[in-house]
Amino acid sequence: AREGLGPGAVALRGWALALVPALLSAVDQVAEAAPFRHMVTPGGFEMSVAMTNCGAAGWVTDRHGYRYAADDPMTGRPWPAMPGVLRDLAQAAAEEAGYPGFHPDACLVNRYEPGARLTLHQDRDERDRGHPIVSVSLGLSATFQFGGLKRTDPVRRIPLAHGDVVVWGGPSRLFHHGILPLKDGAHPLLGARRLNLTLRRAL
Ligand code: MD5
Ligand code: FE
Repeated sequence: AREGLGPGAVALRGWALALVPALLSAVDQVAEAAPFRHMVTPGGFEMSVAMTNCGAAGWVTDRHGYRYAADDPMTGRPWPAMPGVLRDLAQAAAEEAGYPGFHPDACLVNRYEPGARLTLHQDRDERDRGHPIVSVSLGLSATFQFGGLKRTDPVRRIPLAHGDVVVWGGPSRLFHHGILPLKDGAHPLLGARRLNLTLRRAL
């Protein structure tokens, strides 16, 4: 069932549930080659969300800025290849949401522990922002903040639960958004954690 969240943004609730075991083993495999780490922002703050990447390009931040890089700065090696289950899920979800022909080349994996948050921001480091972003939520539920094009636009709160897939395209692709501090809890499969996978066309 498609649920419109905003212009061009579509939630597919529970859409990834049948794939959870395969997704979790894909994330484990990625994290073995490219461990989760807390990156530092250009302002010098360590992010509360731990991150890793897979695919031809990975999102990184450091004192110099935000960018996509072919190599993991922590290992000096290319990011691990994108597991087929991620690529196929993203392509199918994008198509279901009305964006056929989506071929992601980057997957950012965000890991939230209680208290971790993502402050309001826009995703604008991708070369062509005409492509949608597909996001998959696993583990503890989080409160998503969904604003508008302007930083001062009103913000709605939307819950994102285990197995939910959201496709962010059209005007919503550039809307401000964030994740409120994760509340403590215990998910049967993931414990006190939330994972979010964002599949992107970065290059
Ligand atoms: C998360 N991650 O739950 C979110 C899900 C990130 C990030 O925000 O940058 O890693 S992706 C939500 C998203 C992506 C692109 C556009 C919009 C939302 N939007 O227009 O609201 O860890
Ligand atoms: Fe974002």
